[in-house]
Amino acid sequence: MDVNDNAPEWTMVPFPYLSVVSASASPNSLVYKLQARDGDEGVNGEVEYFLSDGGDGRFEVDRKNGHVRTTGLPLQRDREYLLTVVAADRQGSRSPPAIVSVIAGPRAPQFTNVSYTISIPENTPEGQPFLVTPAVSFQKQPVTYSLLINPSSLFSIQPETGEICLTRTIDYESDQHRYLLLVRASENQDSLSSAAEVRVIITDENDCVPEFLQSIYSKDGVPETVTTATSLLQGKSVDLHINAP
Ligand SMILES: [Ca+2]
Ligand SMILES: [Ca+2]
Ligand SMILES: [Ca+2]
Repeated sequence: MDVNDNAPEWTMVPFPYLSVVSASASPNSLVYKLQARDGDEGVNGEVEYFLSDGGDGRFEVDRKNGHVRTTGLPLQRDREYLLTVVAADRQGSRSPPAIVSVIAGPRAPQFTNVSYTISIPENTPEGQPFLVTPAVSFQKQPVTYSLLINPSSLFSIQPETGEICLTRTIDYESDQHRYLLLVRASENQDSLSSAAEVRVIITDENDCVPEFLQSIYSKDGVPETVTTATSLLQGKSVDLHINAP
């Protein structure tokens, strides 16, 4: 028999939960869709949604489907309304509260992630996109991307797509291994913009010829520092060379 051992968990993306509404929106306009998942069966897993605080009576939450809608009371232009919402199963187990921010006017684009971290191998070719940092426009306008922080101009971003690539290849042995970038997404001639951090970590590849190999070939005799282990690593041809008179 199923016991009620799960509380509903929020599943909306992206985070944070942001939305906009026209200040002149008609009553019952859809503003946001809440969504939560509960791992239990039957009534133990049936999720209902509640507005627990905020919104000054301007918003209501449909208990069954989680849709946040306007009530029809006048909205203050450009004001941000912070709605605290809760999801509960039919036995009363509650999710942690979530905050939905609704602005009654235009709002800057939102990145899919608050920040991005990516590892790429050294020698990643220049010009090859290794990350894309998409942002959504709340006004359904085109978004333009640029780099606000770009260490040594090592990176470039495609203005229309947000694809990031290298302007030259990075060598793990001689270059820095960690880079912090700041990407800007803007719209409407930059009047609305937001930024997200990108951390790029360079990982090592086995792209170096071992130095002792060169020293073996550059000398007539056998270097005294070559150990059994290194000669094993070099394989048979090197062994022959070492053993040669
Ligand atoms: Ca449950
Ligand atoms: Ca290298
Ligand atoms: Ca390497």
